Amino acid sequence: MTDEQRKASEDFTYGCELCTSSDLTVDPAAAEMLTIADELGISTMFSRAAEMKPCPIGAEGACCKLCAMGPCRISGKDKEGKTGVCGATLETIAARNFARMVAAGSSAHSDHGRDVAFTLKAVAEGEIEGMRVTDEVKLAKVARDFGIEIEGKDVSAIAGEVADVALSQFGQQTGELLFARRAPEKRQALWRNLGITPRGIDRDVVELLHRTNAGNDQDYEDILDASMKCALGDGWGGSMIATDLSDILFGTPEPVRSAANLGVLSPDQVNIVIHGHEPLLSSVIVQSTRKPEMIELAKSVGAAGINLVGICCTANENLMRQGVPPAGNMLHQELSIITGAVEAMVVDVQCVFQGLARTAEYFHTKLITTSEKAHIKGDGVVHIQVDEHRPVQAADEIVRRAIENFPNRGDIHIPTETGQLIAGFSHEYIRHMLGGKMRASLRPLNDNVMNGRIRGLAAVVGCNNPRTKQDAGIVHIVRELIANDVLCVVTGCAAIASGKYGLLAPETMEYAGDGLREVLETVGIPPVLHVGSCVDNSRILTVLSEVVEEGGLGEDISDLPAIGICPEWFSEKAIAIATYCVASGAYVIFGGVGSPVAASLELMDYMITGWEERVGGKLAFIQDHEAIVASALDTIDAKRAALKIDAPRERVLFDMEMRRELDV
Ligand code: SF4
Ligand code: MSK
Repeated sequence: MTDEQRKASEDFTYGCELCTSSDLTVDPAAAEMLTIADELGISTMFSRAAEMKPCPIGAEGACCKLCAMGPCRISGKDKEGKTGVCGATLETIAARNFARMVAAGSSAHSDHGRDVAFTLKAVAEGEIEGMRVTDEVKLAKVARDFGIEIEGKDVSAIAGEVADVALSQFGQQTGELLFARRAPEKRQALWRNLGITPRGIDRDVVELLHRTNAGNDQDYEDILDASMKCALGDGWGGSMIATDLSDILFGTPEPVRSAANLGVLSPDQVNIVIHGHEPLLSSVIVQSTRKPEMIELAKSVGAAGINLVGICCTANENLMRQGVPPAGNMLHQELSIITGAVEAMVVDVQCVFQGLARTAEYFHTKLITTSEKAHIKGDGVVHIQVDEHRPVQAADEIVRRAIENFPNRGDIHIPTETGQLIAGFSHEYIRHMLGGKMRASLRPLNDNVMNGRIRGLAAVVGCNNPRTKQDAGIVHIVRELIANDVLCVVTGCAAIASGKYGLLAPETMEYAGDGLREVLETVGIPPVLHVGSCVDNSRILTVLSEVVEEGGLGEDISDLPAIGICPEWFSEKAIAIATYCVASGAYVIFGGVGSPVAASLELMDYMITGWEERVGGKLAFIQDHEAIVASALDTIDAKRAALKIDAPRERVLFDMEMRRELDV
């Protein structure tokens, strides 16, 4: 820290003098680091969110800046009947804003999927040093799903054909995405009827951008329905390709023990943080840190070894396949650097924020960008462009630079908190753990939902947002759902949050309701299952389709007593995920900051009643955690009643003592 920076710290506070760090997070490790950031005068996403109030017009979707006749804002007391200069109504403006979030979010996941497909192609052609197909069984399965004849072909030939077909899905102009065939028959027929079956991943994104260009589609219902089509290309296209091809390349996850939170940073080893979303370079970095010559090099500069940890979904990708411990979810990216103990933070794409560059300037940390799509300017930033054909070379250079940086370390402050966890419940593993290795099956799951021991299924997913108390919603909702016999699966930052508080450990069983506990104890799994990163929400679509196929719980995803919840969303990607889950038949609840189209009650209503009539799924924005749980359980019970499998039951309400224990 320079003298100038130290001086700047003297009058620094969080922007709101009344705010303390524990108002901003339920995580003691984060609170501790926020106090230190405040003392050192370092701004964070938390402090900047407190200083900068969100624009209320933009936050509610009522600002249009599509053309130079505007920007137009539909706000104020006289907003009734007001339009933009072109005559666009509030509904049209808000719907276009929402649709463009879907298009951008879908693009991010799908472009990730495209890169994984290119990697598989290069591996098939022997172009990537040190990398080969890891899961040949999954390769064969995906090949069959794509209609590829595999008889008599070797692994490389099959991998090459799978990669070619996957890549063709992006530019396909007509027809239907191949993975959409994994959906229940009834769902596929519904999509065809409504004309929302995704055709080509890129085409549907482009069409949605065209549709929402100024002076084009100005019927909000039509715009929102087209958003579903585009998002389906993400869920059943780009994201599913990312998930399945990553399994082929890096291995299909199986349960692995690890730990989460800032306490996984080491006081005496070289700490390297991998952050972002893509698994290619990071998985090679894992190998590089384990090389004896690298460990020797670390020892030669006075370190006890090399410690690799993760943030966000790069963390999830490497946690579930290699056991790499996450140092935290999205809001921990700056906090991990503020520990002073990070020699290098290596980033790829998505959820990697520019504020990192300034934070890194206060410390010795090297911020290393590696993707041609994601550069950051800054004195402490180094760009190492990864040649995807030679990732080992790049990984070794990165690890070496981190090691060489160790002697530059100053004071460190690492919180001690960690949560023990088990991660890596792929959909394949879920089938094996329920049915056994010889006869993998979801039958026991369906039977226990039908007999009521498991009341329903919930996917709790998504981000952190500094405008809502970090992790409070995620922890509260997960705890209440399992207490009410709802089996939870978690992905993304919600998965890491669950890990930080021990919710992914078998000991969580004590919080589960009696019925759920009975089932889980028999199978030997925790009540909250880590199923992966953000693109791995596609695993949930696959599992739900397989549950329908297994029988006894209706004919479509919309019949299942299942729910999706994103308690603390911030990203356009989360909006895309919500939209493809709704279009797949799920009730999805978003918490935290509220609806991005709150200015239009008509639009909000269409996303609930209109979408439910059309696709059987709906999207609601509810801020109160209790109300989210109540709505989730009501929906689960209503679905059970419709399936005629309901048994009357009381909701387990949390008393004061349980709440105090939750501390949220
Ligand atoms: Fe205003 Fe219409 Fe242009 Fe939007 S498209 S900025 S509402 S004139
Ligand atoms: S990383 S999109 S903050 S979940 Fe997938 Fe976390 Fe949300 Fe990024």
